[in-house]
Amino acid sequence: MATFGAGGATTSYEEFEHTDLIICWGSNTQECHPIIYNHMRRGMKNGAKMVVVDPRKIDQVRRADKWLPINVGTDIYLANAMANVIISEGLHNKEFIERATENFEAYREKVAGYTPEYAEQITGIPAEDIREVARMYAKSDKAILNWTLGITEHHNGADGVFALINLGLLTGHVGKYGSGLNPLRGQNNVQGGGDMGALPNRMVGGWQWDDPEAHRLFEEVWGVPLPEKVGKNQAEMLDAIERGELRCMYVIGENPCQSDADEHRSDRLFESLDFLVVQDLFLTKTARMADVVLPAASSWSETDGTFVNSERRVQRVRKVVEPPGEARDDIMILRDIANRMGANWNFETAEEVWDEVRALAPNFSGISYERLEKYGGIQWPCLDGSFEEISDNTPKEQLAAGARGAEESGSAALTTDVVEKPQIGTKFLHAQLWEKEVKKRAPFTPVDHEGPVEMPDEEYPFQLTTGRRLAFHNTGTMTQSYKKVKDPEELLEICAEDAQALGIEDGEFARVSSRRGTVPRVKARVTDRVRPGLVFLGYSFADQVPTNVLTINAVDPKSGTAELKACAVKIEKA
Ligand SMILES: Nc1nc2c(c(=O)[nH]1)N[C@H]1C(S)=C(S)[C@@H](COP(=O)(O)OP(=O)(O)OC[C@H]3O[C@@H](n4cnc5c(=O)[nH]c(N)nc54)[C@H](O)[C@@H]3O)O[C@H]1N2
Ligand SMILES: Nc1nc2c(c(=O)[nH]1)N[C@H]1C(S)=C(S)[C@@H](COP(=O)(O)OP(=O)(O)OC[C@H]3O[C@@H](n4cnc5c(=O)[nH]c(N)nc54)[C@H](O)[C@@H]3O)O[C@H]1N2
Ligand SMILES: [Mo]
Repeated sequence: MATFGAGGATTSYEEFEHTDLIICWGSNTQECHPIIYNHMRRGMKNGAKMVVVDPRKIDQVRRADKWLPINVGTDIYLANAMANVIISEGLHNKEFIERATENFEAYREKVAGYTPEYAEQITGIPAEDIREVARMYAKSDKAILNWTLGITEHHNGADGVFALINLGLLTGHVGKYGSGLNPLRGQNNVQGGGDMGALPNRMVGGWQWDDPEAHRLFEEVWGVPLPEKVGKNQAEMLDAIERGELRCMYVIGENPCQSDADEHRSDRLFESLDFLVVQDLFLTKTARMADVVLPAASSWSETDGTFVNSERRVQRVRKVVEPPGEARDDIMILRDIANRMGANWNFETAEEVWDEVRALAPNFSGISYERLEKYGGIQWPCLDGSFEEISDNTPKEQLAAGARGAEESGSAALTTDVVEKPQIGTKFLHAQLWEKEVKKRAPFTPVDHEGPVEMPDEEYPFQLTTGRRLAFHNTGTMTQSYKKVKDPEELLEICAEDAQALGIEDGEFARVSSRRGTVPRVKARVTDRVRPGLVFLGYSFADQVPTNVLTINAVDPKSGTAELKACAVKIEKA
């Protein structure tokens, strides 16, 4: 948003199949975004190279052309060193930088100090490998750079994102078919949540809260004055509870007492509230603390509506079963509460709500339910108007090349997908950067490396990083009861060398503590996925293994996200 004026992945999934290089940076795409990874696999079959930047030897590494086993929290160092190589070898896209970007000189000066040799000492990656991947990225005709939580869940996560975007600007790998910069969204509708204004500083459709034009528009359509002040993000809300300024909370579809960093602190803060309402499918840990629980219907199977996925594609979801018991559609619960507070909301269907979104947000104005029915899914922006006016922005020669690639790989469905199926909406963002007259230039944002807030020391000698596994979802409320999967329990990933030194064998139990709390018992999984000094935990089995009692509430002031990817722990045999 800060660089390009719009927050969303710039490419479409289809483009993974027609690119030369895919980088997954701090992203376990295979386990966490399997659908996207499937498109990447097709791209690899079509000849694309794959680079993985991850401290762990995740499964995806096996099929990668190159793995950079980075030290946790040193990504900015690596990105700046890659830029250093690209610039000093003259591989940057001078024409693009000149025409479409700003602030290059400041960036050049910043990265001048980040030599690959210094970077090797900080990141743990051999200087030659840094050079090799820098050259691969700069010399590729088309390249897509993807990142997720390995970048963002740090106390300087936003700076990490800037460091990667800078690389895209340096090489011109953005704004054209088959090249782009992609924050892969966590849940099926994270993009949609943001697009619908579920952010403290944004309105529906991405309007800035303090934009007077937005206030005029929304006040006209809604018929009520809007508050002037920007709201609080979640981290700020918890701080406000701590200061005694926030006394009540209404939580919808989230389990913060288990998912927030420093769980003992969140328990204490949520318990101190005067009034807590939780609206969820299940009686989660947070719901158990609530004064009122409102049972919700599942938005993907028990109600009608739309989701927006990681490629900005709006898709219909349909009710296939009746919600159980007293569970109701979230928007109907909200409507009735609003009306009891004196509002006059009288919609009866999700479509009516969506049509209001279309009236308020130009990016969605052309996406009617009727068109969703006709075209399947539609990627925003899609302005109103006829099909002819808003056809898709894939260059025609790409369409032909795509069709050829598809034929060669024997994928007929793809051929129709790319060429014959009528398309509306926008496949990739920021094509304007390649126009003769660039209307809005993209600024470089020089950033410096700063390691994790809490590093291992004598007392807490291990670094803990946390994340996910294929078969379980987040706090586990929706997946915990699976029994028919491999390892339906939490496991501490630890390398053989460390396990041996601690006298712990594979399958035995460990006790893990940080300055904030203790996990009394977790089964050790001795594995080469992690290197000496680094251990990994998921957080889906909180009843047995409350991982977040260990993590640190070191919040990035720019993004409001805590450093869930790095804290220091000690380990004993349990
Ligand atoms: N199966 C499954 N899929 C999911 C989810 C789930 O719970 N289960 N959750 C969904 C959600 S909400 C989200 S946000 C996404 C998250 O998707 P991902 O971000 O891919 O998942 P994580 O496992 O949290 O972290 C990704 C990787 O970051 C690496 N990492 C840790 N520290 C660093 C670092 O400092 N630098 C770098 N470069 N890498 C680092 C970890 O080793 C890990 O492999 O997944 C979504 N998909
Ligand atoms: N240690 C550690 N902690 C983390 C992370 C990490 O990597 N490591 N990752 C963080 C990230 S990226 C995320 S996204 C969070 C996730 O944290 P949460 O969002 O708190 O976790 P979920 O388990 O996804 O909780 C979603 C809840 O929504 C409910 N739900 C599902 N569908 C509906 C619906 O249609 N309506 C309603 N009302 N409710 C519904 C589910 O039952 C579930 O209880 O965790 C964060 N915490
Ligand atoms: Mo997430």
